[in-house]
Amino acid sequence: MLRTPICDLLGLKYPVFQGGMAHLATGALAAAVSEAGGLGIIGAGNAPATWVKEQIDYVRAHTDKPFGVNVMLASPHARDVIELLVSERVPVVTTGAGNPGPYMEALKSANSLVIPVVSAVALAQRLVRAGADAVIAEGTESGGHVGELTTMALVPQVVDAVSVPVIAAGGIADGRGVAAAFCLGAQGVQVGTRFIVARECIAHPNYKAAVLAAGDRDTVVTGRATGHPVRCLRNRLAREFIKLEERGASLDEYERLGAGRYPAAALAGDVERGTVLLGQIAGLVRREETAAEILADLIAGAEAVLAALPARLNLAAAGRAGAAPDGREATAIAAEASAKE
Ligand code: TUI
Repeated sequence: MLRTPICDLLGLKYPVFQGGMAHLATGALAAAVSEAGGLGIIGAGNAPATWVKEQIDYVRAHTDKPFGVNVMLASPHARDVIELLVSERVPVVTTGAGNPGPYMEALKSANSLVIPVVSAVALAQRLVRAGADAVIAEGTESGGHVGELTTMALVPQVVDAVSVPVIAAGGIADGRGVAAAFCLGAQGVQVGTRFIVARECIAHPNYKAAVLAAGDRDTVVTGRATGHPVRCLRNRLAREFIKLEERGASLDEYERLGAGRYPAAALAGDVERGTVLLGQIAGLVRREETAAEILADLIAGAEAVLAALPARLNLAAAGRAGAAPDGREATAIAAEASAKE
């Protein structure tokens, strides 16, 4: 049974978070994921607090299990949304695209667990000092706003640098990715791209079809020059962004080209002239399924991979396979083993 301390901390059956994707992660998706035993997360994105309140009400009407809200800190509504989350006493608050330090005290006073997304070790350490209960270490494989480090490089370095549980994100869409994250020392995973094609996700059918059709090289990071690099589908709009970058356009030009392009893709289905956010792992995502089916596949897949490892790798220490999949414990076992050599 795949259980880690994060399951007890958050009251989850499975150590799997559903990414809080703006426009896509509504109350319907979050409720389905939470009801199935993962952590469903509403993506507040750039939405006003009134919209977020409706989604919270929906989740509470459809499940009594824990859920979260992701606050996109670059949103003009971030402060209002946080105020709402405090008054609603939302069990888990994840944050992205900024530093949640200024809001930490208010959220903790409402008993919310605060779990920021980080893309570098220094930020993880700073936020843990400021009171973060866990961190999501998100590699550049992810869709949307990304940092520079890969999940493979970032996760073990964050695990070694902080004393709180680490959730791995970026490039995880099946049981192999989940198992790999545990090998890197993570206590849980966050999955975004695969949940875009969940039946309960409101992504426009064209958006889902674009994710299903995408291959390994179909994403690109645009907007590095703006300070907000974003991984998206290499479509017509992305090619125009790349042209702007090549001729060193002004921030104004980026803004004009990018305005309203997220909802155009997510809700209206313009997957050529809209920004289709998706991760590099999209090539692995093959079919639309319910959130519960996706969760069950992630867990069964990870358990199968991990159970097969000792025999597959001819490990002499196969008797250790029952150890809890905690990163620091695994590191200690590895250190002990290498000291004996
Ligand atoms: O946030 C995301 N993914 C996103 S946000 C988004 S919409 C957007 N709009 C305007 C500007 C930027 C994005 C689409 N997808 N993932 C979590 C994430 N957070 N990735 C990286 C970060 C991050 C980056 C810098 C977190 C903190 C941070 O700190 C900067 C600081 O203030 O120290």
